[in-house]
Amino acid sequence: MLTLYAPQGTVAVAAHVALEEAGLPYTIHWISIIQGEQRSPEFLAINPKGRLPALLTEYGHLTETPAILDYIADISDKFMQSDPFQKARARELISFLAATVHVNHAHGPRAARWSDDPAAHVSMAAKVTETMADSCSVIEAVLPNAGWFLGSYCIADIHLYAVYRWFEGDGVAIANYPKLAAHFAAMKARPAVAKVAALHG
Ligand SMILES: N[C@@H](CCC(=O)N[C@@H](CS)C(=O)NCC(=O)O)C(=O)O
Repeated sequence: MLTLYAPQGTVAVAAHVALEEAGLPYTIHWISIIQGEQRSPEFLAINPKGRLPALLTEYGHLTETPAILDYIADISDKFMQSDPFQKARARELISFLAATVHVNHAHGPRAARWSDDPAAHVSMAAKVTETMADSCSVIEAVLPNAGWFLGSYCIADIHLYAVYRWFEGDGVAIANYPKLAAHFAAMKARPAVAKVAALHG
């Protein structure tokens, strides 16, 4: 049995959707970021980075959304291309989402990670709409006019859905990115996604 440690909302939505879509048996262990449970000794024993999500497998814990998504794709034999180049393209988008877009977003709510200066927090947060809009332009340019990122549904589509949920709150005018908006609508229409979204609010 897999156990996903997850707060509501956040990038953990991606791992949750992947588990639900895969049809694998799993349970959710909710962790409250608002109450600081990611810093509790119990959770730090699971993930010393104090970040979510984390996935407990029969072999031990996994952290980092790209690794968790890869693992779920591998054990379910779903949601990953078999062609090496297409597989690398899926990982290319996932890497961009994790290493650039998520970090751009975090400069708003999590600016204190990078500076102790309150003025710098304000300055970093002021840049988020611009960096997230830049990220949207990059993604819009690689999405097809219709359908999934690589033609068949894969973990990159799932990761993109979780990250997409931040764009409007970060001040990005989604109407400027019609392919991205259509992709989000297609994701929301999937029963597994709707089920998970209802749990995350
Ligand atoms: N690279 C990690 C980032 C995980 C991450 O930063 N998660 C946030 C929630 S979106 C978190 O745990 N924040 C808690 C904190 O900063 O204390 C991943 O992609 O899974």
